[in-house]
Amino acid sequence: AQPVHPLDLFGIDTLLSDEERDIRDTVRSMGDRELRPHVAEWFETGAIPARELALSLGELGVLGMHLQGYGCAGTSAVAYGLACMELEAVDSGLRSLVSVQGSLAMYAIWKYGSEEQKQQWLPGMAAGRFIGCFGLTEPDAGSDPGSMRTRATRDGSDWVLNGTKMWITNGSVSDVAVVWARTDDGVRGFLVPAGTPGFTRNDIKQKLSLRASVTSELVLEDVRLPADAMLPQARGLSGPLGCLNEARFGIVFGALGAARDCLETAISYAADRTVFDRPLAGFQLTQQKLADMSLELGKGMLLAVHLGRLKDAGRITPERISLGKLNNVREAIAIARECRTVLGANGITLEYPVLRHANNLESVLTYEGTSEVHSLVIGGAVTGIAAFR
Ligand code: TGC
Ligand code: FAD
Repeated sequence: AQPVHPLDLFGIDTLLSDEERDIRDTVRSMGDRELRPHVAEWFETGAIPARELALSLGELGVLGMHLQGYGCAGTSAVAYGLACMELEAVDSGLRSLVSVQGSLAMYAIWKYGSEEQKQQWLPGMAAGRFIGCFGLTEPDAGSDPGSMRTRATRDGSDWVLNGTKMWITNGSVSDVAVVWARTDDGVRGFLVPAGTPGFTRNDIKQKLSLRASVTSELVLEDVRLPADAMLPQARGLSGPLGCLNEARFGIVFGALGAARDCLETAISYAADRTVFDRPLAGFQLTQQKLADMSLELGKGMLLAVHLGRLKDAGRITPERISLGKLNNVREAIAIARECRTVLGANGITLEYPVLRHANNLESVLTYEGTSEVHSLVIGGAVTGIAAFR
């Protein structure tokens, strides 16, 4: 019999195709070689080389990898999830860069854009030559995007946009922003190129989480756009929410990457660390921690692969994505915090990844729908009663 791998007690590998394993291993080795050696410094300084990273990730083929055509690979949903997992095993900020580019900005254009918009933006975004961002959240409208204030009004055939978007990943480094705004015809999406007069971006500083990621405010003051800047196929809130389904799916896998990296670190640390004249790993309390975390990691992977297979079969629903996002992010942050205890004082430094991951996961718990929002989506599905309004 094959020896059981400590990080895959469930044998999840046996559920994956050769191609999926290959993609996962390729992303993992690129991450270990090119990203991991720098990530603690990026986190500490709060600065990432976003342009270089986008080009490297484009070369790796992960930007919009689950989309068909326009320079995108058209992989399975599971393969995309596994790539998210390997990137987030390095840092949630890197997975965020890829999620926002591929699942939010590119997906919005791919799903709702005109043929001209797709040709103009998608091949360059897949290659990492153009960076995109996705502006839905506002200073006073996060969980309830339906209360957004950003407005687009018509002036002749032009559109004029006014408003502020907040907490926008990739905001200040983007070449194009997908901005959602209220119109007389409901919520519509607009492509706002960087450099458009009246469009400014300000970075959010002093973050204690997701420091290896750019997070910005977008300010739109009488931003004039031509008629063809609007995404023709998105009408109403279901437009942006349709994009969120894609990004949330990536997080179902991604968060477990951060958890796995913490667990791997804790297992190795506990084996090396001597306490009371014995390896820390030999104590029953430690083994219980490691066993429980392995169990939750494996259960989360089973859920992720199951949801991925449903997505590939066209049978995923928003409620199912909520189950995955709620469970896997909640368990990932619990694992990261528990691993921090195993490392004792060493756990609080950037020499080890565990508290960096735990801090990042605070953002992951909040963005793409908070735990409370996903609980209420599930509650609505169970009871038939919508609790939001
Ligand atoms: P509600 O009245 O339920 O629905 C309005 C319209 O939207 C449709 N809909 C969906 N469509 C597609 N996918 C979904 N998941 C959908 N959920 C709802 C719905 O059918 C309806 O369509 P129609 O045609 O009848 O108009 O909407 P509500 O206003 O009550 O709000 C529901 C709620 C709270 C679940 C939703 O607004 C929500 O998900 N809030 C959380 C917001 C959020 O997640 N924001 C994320 C911003 S982006 C981000 O965080 C990027 S982080 C960076 C990274 O990913 O790394
Ligand atoms: P609020 O909506 O004000 O919620 C505050 C608290 O109230 C939360 O605990 C929430 O769960 C709770 N709450 C809300 N409604 C209810 C209810 N009905 N019942 C009980 N509790 C409730 N947005 C984008 O558009 N694009 C991006 O690229 C992007 N990137 C981000 C990057 C980072 C690092 C972060 C932190 C956020 C990002 N966001 C982005 C914003 C993110 O999506 C929002 O922060 C999130 O949707 C929550 O909104 P909020 O922060 O305004 O919190």
